Amino acid sequence: MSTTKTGVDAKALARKRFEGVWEVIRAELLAHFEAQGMPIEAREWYKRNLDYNTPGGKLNRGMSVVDSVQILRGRSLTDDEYLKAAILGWCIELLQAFFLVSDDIMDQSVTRRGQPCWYKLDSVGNIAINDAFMLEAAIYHLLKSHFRQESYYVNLLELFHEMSHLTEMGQLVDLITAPEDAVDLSKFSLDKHHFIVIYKTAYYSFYLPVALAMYMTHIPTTYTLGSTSTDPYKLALDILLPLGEYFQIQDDFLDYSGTPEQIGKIGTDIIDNKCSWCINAALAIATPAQRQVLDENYGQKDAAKEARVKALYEEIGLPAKYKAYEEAAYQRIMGMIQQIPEVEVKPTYANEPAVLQRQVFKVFLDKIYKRTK
Ligand code: DMA
Ligand code: MG
Ligand code: MG
Ligand code: MG
Repeated sequence: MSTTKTGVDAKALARKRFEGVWEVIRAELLAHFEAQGMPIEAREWYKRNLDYNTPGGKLNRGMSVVDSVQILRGRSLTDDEYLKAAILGWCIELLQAFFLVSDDIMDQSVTRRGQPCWYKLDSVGNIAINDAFMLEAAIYHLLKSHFRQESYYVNLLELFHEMSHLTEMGQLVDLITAPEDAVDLSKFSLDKHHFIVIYKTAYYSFYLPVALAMYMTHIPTTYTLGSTSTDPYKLALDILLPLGEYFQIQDDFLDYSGTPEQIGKIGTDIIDNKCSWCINAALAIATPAQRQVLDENYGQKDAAKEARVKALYEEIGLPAKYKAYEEAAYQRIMGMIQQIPEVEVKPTYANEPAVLQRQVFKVFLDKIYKRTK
């Protein structure tokens, strides 16, 4: 009991400390607005955009930068190190905010994090498009003001640019695989799904936080572990992409099975004709009669048809199939983590390079295992 309580308290405290850095970041971004002579209405608008869309999520991505830096350093961080890691974490949260504001417009979603989607507010509408760009621009402003003098500054810039590009490529395939007016379930496949989720989710949600922590702790792009030369970034990517795929499959499953109270958003995948894990898993086991029900009801703006698809998902035992997938994914990814050479953990300081460790991945996997929101 008492350990659980301590664990919960430690988690809440860590979140509080991370959220405290958001105040600093927001003040800095608003000060820049003011220095540019932006009118008061614009300053207020920007503040509302930042606060409505950036904090308020699970903060898994952002806090993973801090957790990873701490694990890699093998010691608690100095105040300056903590601040830098947390700023990188908030840069991912800003990237996430930028993607979500746009994603909700494109997916025609209704709610997000338990409140109306930003573009859905009467006063916002299409201005949300520019607001999304401004959330993205904030990242590069912060990177410049806090990391310009660091040897790894260019690595950070390239990483944010590349991860954004890959995510946009994934969003493109996600969207064109789900045309509104031409439902054709034969176009879906688990291969297509795999491609979409690696690109639209795994790179920026899983590789990005860990790679940022690795650059910040001066991990070089090759080093010798035991007798073999290794690229630790490749090693990280090889585990984090499957981890991200698992996460997006959870997201797909929760879109159908989770209540809005639980997941903070109203699922739109069935109505939006999305190439989700659920429809692919259903297609794989549907009888011809069940397939016909799917053909007739999937991807249409009709709540009764959506309910029919959900009922069929239940009939064919999708929840059990998902549970089996989740167990297997967990075991498989844990197995991959065990392949990373075990290293002796010694604290490292300042510009001294850290060494990649299993714990970074274990902690990340445990954060999402069996998640329900
Ligand atoms: C998530 O796709 C990917 C990005 C880049 C936001 P999604 O539409 O399944 O996300 P959500 O279910 O949160 O709308
Ligand atoms: Mg969406
Ligand atoms: Mg989407
Ligand atoms: Mg989703």
